[in-house]
Amino acid sequence: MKNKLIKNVKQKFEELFSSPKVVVFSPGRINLIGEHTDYNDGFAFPAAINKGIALAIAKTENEKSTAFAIDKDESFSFYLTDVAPLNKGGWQNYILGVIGELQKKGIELGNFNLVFSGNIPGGAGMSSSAALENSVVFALNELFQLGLSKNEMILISQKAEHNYAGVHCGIMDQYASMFGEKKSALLMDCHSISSEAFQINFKNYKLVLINTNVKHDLSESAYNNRRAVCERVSKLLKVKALRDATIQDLNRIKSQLKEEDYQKALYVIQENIRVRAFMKAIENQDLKTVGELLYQSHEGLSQQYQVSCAELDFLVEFAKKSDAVIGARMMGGGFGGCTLNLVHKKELKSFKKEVSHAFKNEFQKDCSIYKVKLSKGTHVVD
Ligand code: GAF
Repeated sequence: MKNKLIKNVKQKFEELFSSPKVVVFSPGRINLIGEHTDYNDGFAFPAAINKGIALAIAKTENEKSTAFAIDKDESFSFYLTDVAPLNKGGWQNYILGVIGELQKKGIELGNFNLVFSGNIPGGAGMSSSAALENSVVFALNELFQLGLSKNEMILISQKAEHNYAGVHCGIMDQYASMFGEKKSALLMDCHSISSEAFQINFKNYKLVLINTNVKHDLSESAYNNRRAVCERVSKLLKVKALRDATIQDLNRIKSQLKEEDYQKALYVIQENIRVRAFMKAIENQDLKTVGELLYQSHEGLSQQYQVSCAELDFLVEFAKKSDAVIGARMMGGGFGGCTLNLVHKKELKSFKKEVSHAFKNEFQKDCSIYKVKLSKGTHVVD
């Protein structure tokens, strides 16, 4: 699949322009546990996956730069002197965002052409936008020899998301997509923006994503709203971020909070504790605890943090009732997208059949199921 994407972008580039100078691949991500903790300076456990975006690029003498999205069959040309978010921009804003943020740092670019294509399902909570941002910044860094470090690049990607897509995201997605390692997940400390890689081996269990194919329109504003709640509570607690607070600290100011805000802050503090417990369980190969922590994380996201939806809750409840699954939870920002499931390899086939059938029965629409491999982060390809 990856090789096919790379072949396609090269071919298309040759057809539209000439030979590409640099070709990069930037992956999407999963997150084992630690959801909505990143913008609270907390812990998360993401991994890059074998689905992503391939992008080919070269300089041009033209007075405009051009980007071509193979999957949309859309082309977009722009002046580098006139970079601003488009009102109805989709993929274009991620590209403009990276350029705009580079320019804000005083970095001057020459004109270029680029072509990209990807296989990360959109709106599935697998970070297709972070993969696109990272592919653009990484390719520009190579092409113009900008000398940016990976950390500098992911911060530019994140700013592009804030200022051009309007999502005040944390750093997890861009980090995992940039720094991912084969067969490993990254135990991230989002305060220091650093990580430790852990080899992941779920023995007889496979990681399976089930996509509800739901994307709620309000997900961006609801996401920003969750972040604002956490910042309000941190201010009351007089800490920089919820990472620095304990449950006892939170209980001390409980009377000053609306119950729903208390629950949200409590969720974040508890989820941070769960990430570390999860890491220990992985080290001890204790899959029972791994599974329980996944279910607890989902419960918190659904009931306390309120970022789930009927379809996600249905899938997790279904997983709970199935002997084939030891743990499941919603993944990513929420309000739709995927659940992550640990399914026994011997029962994978029957589980897939049963869950697809049950989902269709309940919602009169299809879910999609993917197996994923943990893979390396953004890189140049030959
Ligand atoms: C989205 C955001 F982009 C991430 O930064 C993170 O907050 C995630 O939702 C929730 O954990 O993917």
